[in-house]
Amino acid sequence: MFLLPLLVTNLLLVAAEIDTEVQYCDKDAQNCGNEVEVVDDTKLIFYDVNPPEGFNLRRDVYMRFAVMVAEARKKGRKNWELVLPPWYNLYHWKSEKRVPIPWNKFFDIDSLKSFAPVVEMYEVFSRIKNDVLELDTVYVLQNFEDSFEDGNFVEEWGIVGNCEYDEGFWGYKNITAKEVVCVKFQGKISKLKELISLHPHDKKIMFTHGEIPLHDLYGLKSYWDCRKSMKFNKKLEKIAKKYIAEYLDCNSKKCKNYLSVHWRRQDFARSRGNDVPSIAGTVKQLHKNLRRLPEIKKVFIASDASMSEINKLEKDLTELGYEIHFFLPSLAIINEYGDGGIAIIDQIICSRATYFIGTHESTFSYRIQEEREILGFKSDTTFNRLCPDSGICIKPSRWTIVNK
Ligand SMILES: Nc1nc2c(ncn2[C@@H]2O[C@H](COP(=O)(O)OP(=O)(O)O)[C@@H](O)[C@H]2O)c(=O)[nH]1
Ligand SMILES: [Mg+2]
Repeated sequence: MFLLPLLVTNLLLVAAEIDTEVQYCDKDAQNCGNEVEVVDDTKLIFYDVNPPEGFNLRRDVYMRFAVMVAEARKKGRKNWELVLPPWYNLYHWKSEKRVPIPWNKFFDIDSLKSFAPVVEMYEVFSRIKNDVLELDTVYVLQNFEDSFEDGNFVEEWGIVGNCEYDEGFWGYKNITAKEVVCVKFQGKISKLKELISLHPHDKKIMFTHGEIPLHDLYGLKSYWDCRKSMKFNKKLEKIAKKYIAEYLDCNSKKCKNYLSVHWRRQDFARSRGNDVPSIAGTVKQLHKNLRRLPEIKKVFIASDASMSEINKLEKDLTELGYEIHFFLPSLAIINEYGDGGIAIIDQIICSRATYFIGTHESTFSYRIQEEREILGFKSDTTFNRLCPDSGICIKPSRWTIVNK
């Protein structure tokens, strides 16, 4: 009785969602991925990440999957493609409208494709004939209760059995799965190939909790080749470049005249008091660093802090004689790129400073450090952190670039 109206509502929702993507793509054609012809033997690998995880850990999870699929291609699996999971309902992106956002909003898809065969979700929809996308198998990855056996980390996986999956498919109501299987998993991502080979005829396979499998080779050449291909959308680059030229008086990708800080607050300030400083502690540390760089008077601060915290920090640093800058987006930029785009602009501006100071264990800061490695800054100017007001302050690990 209730089925028909429910189905119609869902289909309408679906049409609206797909339309949004396609319109965006039309408007901004240069950023769209190329439409790919329907190829029947394509094996599509979908993945998703633990819902509370933020943008920058998700970028790292992308790299694990992209490296796996690129390697599989090299080994003859020419029909494998990685589906880019839309950005949907991210915890930190409070002002975002609840629609799935394609990757071309933030990244240069042609550049991603230069490393791995990736495809946007809206392209997948454009390939299928009906309105419902049916996945063959969804593997719900789960951690083992105890990762260590007799003190050793062993790579292993084991099927738990059929199970429920209720975390959704990026807001799409028209994605279903023929089979959902729960799997305990620990180890490197290439081990997922063993799961994939269980059902060789599957054409659409999804892994949830993609953060559980680890990089095969963290920080080595394949990691950096993939990382280099993760270029931002050119329009975001342009906005950052214009800001740097206008407010920070620099027209190069490697500026010499400003220092940048990633001042992570919010959940970090609330629950990581042993890692992050107070406002007064931040002022003290920045002043100390800047005294060693007498030629630098300009400071760019990227932050998720509240306006009152930002105002206080700015006031105290200005009183010490520094010129403080924050990126304040126009309404047009907020509407077009949202919190995700603004965060990327902040990252680009930080990455081009002569000296960078980040927040301990923030993946937002890690991605800036990588960008600076790619740009060729000296590591001393990159792997620096804000220390807590008291207690130990471990130096950041130096994940330096590997080109060969
Ligand atoms: N614009 C802006 N947003 C930030 C900044 N720091 C954190 N955020 C927001 O908070 C999120 C932090 O989550 P995540 O990417 O997981 O990084 P992490 O939690 O610091 O490891 C980012 O994706 C941004 O949305 C910042 O300096 N500028
Ligand atoms: Mg996070």
